[in-house]
Amino acid sequence: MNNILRIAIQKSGRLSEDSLKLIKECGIRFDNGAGKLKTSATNFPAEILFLRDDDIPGYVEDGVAHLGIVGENVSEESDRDVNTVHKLGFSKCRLSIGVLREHDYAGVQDLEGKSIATSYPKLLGKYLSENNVKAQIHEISGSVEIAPSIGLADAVCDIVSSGSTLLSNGLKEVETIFKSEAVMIASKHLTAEQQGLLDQLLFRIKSVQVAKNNKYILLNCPTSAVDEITKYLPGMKAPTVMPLATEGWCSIHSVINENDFWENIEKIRLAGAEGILVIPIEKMIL
Ligand code: PRT
Ligand code: ZN
Repeated sequence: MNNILRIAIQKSGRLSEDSLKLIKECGIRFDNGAGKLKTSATNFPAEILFLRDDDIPGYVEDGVAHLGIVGENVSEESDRDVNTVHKLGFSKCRLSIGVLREHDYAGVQDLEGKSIATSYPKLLGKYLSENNVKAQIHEISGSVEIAPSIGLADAVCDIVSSGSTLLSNGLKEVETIFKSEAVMIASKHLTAEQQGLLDQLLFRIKSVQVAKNNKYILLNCPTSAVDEITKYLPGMKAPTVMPLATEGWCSIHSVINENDFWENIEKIRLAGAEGILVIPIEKMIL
C-alpha cells in the first residue's frame, strides 16, 4: 500500500462536514455511508479513515494515516512529529484564557500563583513560561468553563469561537494564547508516490481555495471608462475587453477578489460601469 494515500478526518464533530466537503470539492469521490470507519475513493488512490480528532496526529506520526485534517490546536497540543502542510481556512477559533467577570484583571502577571483549568496543558504551559508566570495547570478533559464557578480553578484556558460559552459561565476572555484553524498534517515518511499524490491533492485544494476568494465579473461601460475600470479589475493576467454592438460601449470580463469586493464595485460603478454581473467560480487554476 505504498502508492495510496490514507487520509484521516474527524468522524463526527465540528471538522467533519467541512473536511468531507473539501475532499469532495477536490473531485475525490467515495461512499461515506453512516457509521463507516474506513472507505476507499473510487477515482483517486486514497482511503478515508474516520477517527476522533485527538487520535489523528498520532496516527499520522505513526504512518497509519498519511494525511490528516485537524485543528491546529489539537495538532500543536499533541506535539507529534508531523508536517503541517497546508492551512485550510475553516474551523477558525482561538485558545484563550478566561477569568470570572468580576475579577479585576490587569494583565498576565495576575495569573501568578493561580490555578487554571484546561484541556491544553502543553500550549498553556508554553504560554505561561514565555510570560514568566508560574501558575498551577489543572488538566480536565471537558466542560472546562464551569471550573471557576464551582471553585475548581481561578481561571480557564479553552477554545473560544463566538465567546458566548465564556459569557454564559460568568467569564470574560482576557488573553488569546493561540489562533487556530483546520490544517492538513502529513506523515514525515511518505513514499515518493505518496508525496506525488499529496502534491496533486494540494494543487486541487489551492485551486478550490483561490476560487472561493474570487468572483467572475462581467460589466458594460463606455469605451472612455475602460482604463479607469480596469485599474480595479486587473484579472488573472488582464481583463477581457470586447466591443458591444452599441457604438462607444464595451463589455469587460475579469475576476474580482472577495476581500476588496465592495470597495472596488463602488469605484467601478462610479467610473461608469452598468449591468454588473458577479458569478461564483468553482475552480481557479493559476
Ligand atoms: O469527538 P472528537 O474528539 O472527534 O471531537 P471534539 O469534541 O474533541 O472536537 P469538536 O468537534 O468539538 O471540535 C473540533 C475542532 O473544531 C477543535 O479542535 C477546534 O479546532 C475547532 N473549533 C472551532 C472548536 C470551536 N470552534 C468551538 N467553539 N472547538 C470547540 N469549540 C467549543 C469550545 O470548546 C467551547 O466549549 O465551543 C465552545 C466555545 O464556543 P463559543 O462559540 O461559545 O465561544
Ligand atoms: Zn476531540
